Amino acid sequence: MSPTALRARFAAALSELYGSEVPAYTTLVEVSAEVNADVLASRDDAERFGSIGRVTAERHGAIRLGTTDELAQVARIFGACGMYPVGFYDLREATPAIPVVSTAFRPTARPELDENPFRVFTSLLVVDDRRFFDEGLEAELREFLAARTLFPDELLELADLMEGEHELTSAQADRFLELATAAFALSPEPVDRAWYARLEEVSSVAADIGGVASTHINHLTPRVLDIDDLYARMSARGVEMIDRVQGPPRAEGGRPDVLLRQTSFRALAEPRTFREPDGSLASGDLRVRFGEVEARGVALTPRGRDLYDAQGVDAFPSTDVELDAADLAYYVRAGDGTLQPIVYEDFLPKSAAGIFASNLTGDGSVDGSREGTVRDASWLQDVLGRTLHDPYDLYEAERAATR
Ligand code: OOG
Ligand code: NI
Repeated sequence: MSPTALRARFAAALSELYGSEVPAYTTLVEVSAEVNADVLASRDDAERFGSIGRVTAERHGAIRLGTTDELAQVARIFGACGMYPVGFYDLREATPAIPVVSTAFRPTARPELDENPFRVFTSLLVVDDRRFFDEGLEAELREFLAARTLFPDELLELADLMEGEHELTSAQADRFLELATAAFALSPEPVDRAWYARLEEVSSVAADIGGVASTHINHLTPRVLDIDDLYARMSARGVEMIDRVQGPPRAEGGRPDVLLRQTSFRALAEPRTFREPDGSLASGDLRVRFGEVEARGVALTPRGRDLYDAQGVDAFPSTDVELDAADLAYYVRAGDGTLQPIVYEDFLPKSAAGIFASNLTGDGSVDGSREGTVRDASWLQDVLGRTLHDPYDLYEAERAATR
C-alpha cells in the first residue's frame, strides 16, 4: 500500500463520512461535478490547472486541535498518507481575530499532487494567548485538553509503521483507515453545556475545539472549475451561500486565474446531546460545520503576492508570458517551450479568516490591551518535530527544475 493509495482512500473515506453527516455536502459535490462536466465540455483549457481526474477527486478538509501533542500526532497520521506540513498561518492577526495558528498538510511532490492532492487545513488553539484566555481559563483548558485522547495508540502505531517502513498489509491499511476516519467523526458524547458556553463567550472556535472531548472535520471542500457558476446553481437550489466569493475576483478578458477563490454556506444545526449543570442530559444542537467550495489558479511568486496584496489583480498583466517574464507567477516550461501554470496548492489567510468568521455564533471577546503570545513558523516546526515546508520553496524548486 503506497502513501498515495492510502491518501486517496483516506480522502474518499472522509468524504463518505462527511456526506453521511452533512447532507448538504453531498449536494455540493453533485453540483460541483455538474459544473466541472460543463466546463470540460465547453472550454479547451479546462484542464489547464490539473486533470479532470485530479480535480474531481480533489478535496481539502479543515480540522481544529487543542494541544501541541495532538498536532504532533496528527502529523504522523497525515505523514502515513504522504501529507506534510506546508505554510504557517496566524489567524490571530485576522479580522475578526481567531485564537489559532494553522498549517496545511498536503503532498509536496508534483506526481503526488497530480495523483491525489488531498490537503487538510489544521489549526491549533493558542491557549496561552492572553488576549483571549486569562490565566484561570488557560489552566482549565489545559486540564480539559490533557485529559482527552483524540487518536488511539493503535492508529498512531500503524501510522508510524506506514511512514517508517512504507509497508502495511492490506488488513492493516483497512484498520488504519477505519481508525483514522473514525477519529474525525462527530462524536455522540454529551457536551458539557456550561463549559462550552464559557468558551463560546471568548470565541466559538475555542468552544468548538476545547469544549468537546473529540475533534471532527469542520468542512470538506470540493474543487470546481467555475465557482461563479457553482454559486448561482447552489443559490438556485435554495442553498443560502455567504454573500460573496472570497479571494481574487473572477478572471475576465483572458487574464489567468490566480491563487484561490472560495465560497461557503452554513450547514444546518446538528443535533448534539448536552450535559446540564445538574448532571441531566438534554438534546440540543450546535451549528459549527458547513460547506465550502473552491477554484484554484496559478501560484504567485513572492513578488506577485506582494503586488496582489497591495493592488489586487488589476495591476497584473493579462498573459502567461508577461506574468512569467515579470516573475509574478510560477510556470514550468514544457519540452516544446510552452509555459504551463503551476497551480496554487495552498491557502489564503484572509479567506481562511472569512471562512472561520462565517462560522462564528458570536463575536467573542478579545482583550486588545494584552500582548499576544509569540508563535511563528519555527515554533510550529519544533512542535511538529518535522520539517515545516515553505510553500514558495516548493513552487520555486518546481519552476527551477524546468529552466
Ligand atoms: C479552517 C478555515 C480555513 C480555508 O479553506 O481557508 C479554511 C476552519 O474553519 O477550521 O479551511
Ligand atoms: Ni476550507
